[in-house]
Amino acid sequence: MKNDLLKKIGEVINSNHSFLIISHKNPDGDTIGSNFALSESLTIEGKDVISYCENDVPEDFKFLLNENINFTNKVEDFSNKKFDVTIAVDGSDKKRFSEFDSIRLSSKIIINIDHHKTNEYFGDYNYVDVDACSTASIIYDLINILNFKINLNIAKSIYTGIITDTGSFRYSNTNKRTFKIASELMEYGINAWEIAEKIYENIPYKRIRLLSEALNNLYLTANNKIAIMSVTKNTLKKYNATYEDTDGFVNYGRSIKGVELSIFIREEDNGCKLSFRSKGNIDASKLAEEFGGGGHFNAAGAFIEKPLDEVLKIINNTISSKNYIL
Ligand SMILES: [Mn+2]
Repeated sequence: MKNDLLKKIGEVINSNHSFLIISHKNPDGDTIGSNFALSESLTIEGKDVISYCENDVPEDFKFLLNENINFTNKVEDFSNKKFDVTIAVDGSDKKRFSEFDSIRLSSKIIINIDHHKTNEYFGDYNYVDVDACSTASIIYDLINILNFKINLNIAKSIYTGIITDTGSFRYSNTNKRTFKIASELMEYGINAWEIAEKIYENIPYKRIRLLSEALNNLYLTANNKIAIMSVTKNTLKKYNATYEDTDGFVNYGRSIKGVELSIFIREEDNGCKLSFRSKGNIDASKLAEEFGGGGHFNAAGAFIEKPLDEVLKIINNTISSKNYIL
């Protein structure tokens, strides 16, 4: 069944020419890797492809850019253009994609490819596989179904999506298929250390300073099973930091012995971005839903339009009133 749908999507791709491939905002390695792998693959096949995300490519993933990827973060670059097909990768709902409504109008067909269980099936074709470790692994299957070429760059993009979404093969979404694909990608000449070094061992000094401030205010609650840590917008300003500089901070709370859920709060101009990471049997998406968010079992997020001090109170109240994992 699933395979039939992916085949059908392959036929739609085969029989059309112009494509817009869109990544969700605040892009991660999976949405960027999926986008670039598909963009390059279709470009090599002679299709007309634009790759778009409202944010620039995060520094960590810039090494994936090359002349076969026509990337822009400016909607003006294609607002006069019509597309046969728009493919949205790794986003659970259309709000994750900026300008979606105008993109909808300029595209004949929308294809939605994702692995989030909260996906809202906003496309004309929706391939949502919650068992896939990453969207990038679905893109790998799709390129293979199409019988399109995979080169080293495409392999690197897919591999990046897989390692960033699985925490380098550590998270519970890592499965047999994950390793199978990773092993097949090695055939294209991937150097695992080289990619890991580009992504994980290339941290700007200011980000480490920022992390030290965040760790400084980390505290445990709910019988030391929940870790909470935050950064204020003033601290972000102090280090001239971007939002992406706090990526991964939430994992430090979860790495503490005995902690089952980590919450990281980033204060932004119009509210607070909450990230939840759990280990064991705690459903992070359930707590995220309490705050109007969602996500995966072990990784979820939400946004509260209130300043940090109020958000901390709300979280503490919710945790104690719900007897959350006590
Ligand atoms: Mn993903």
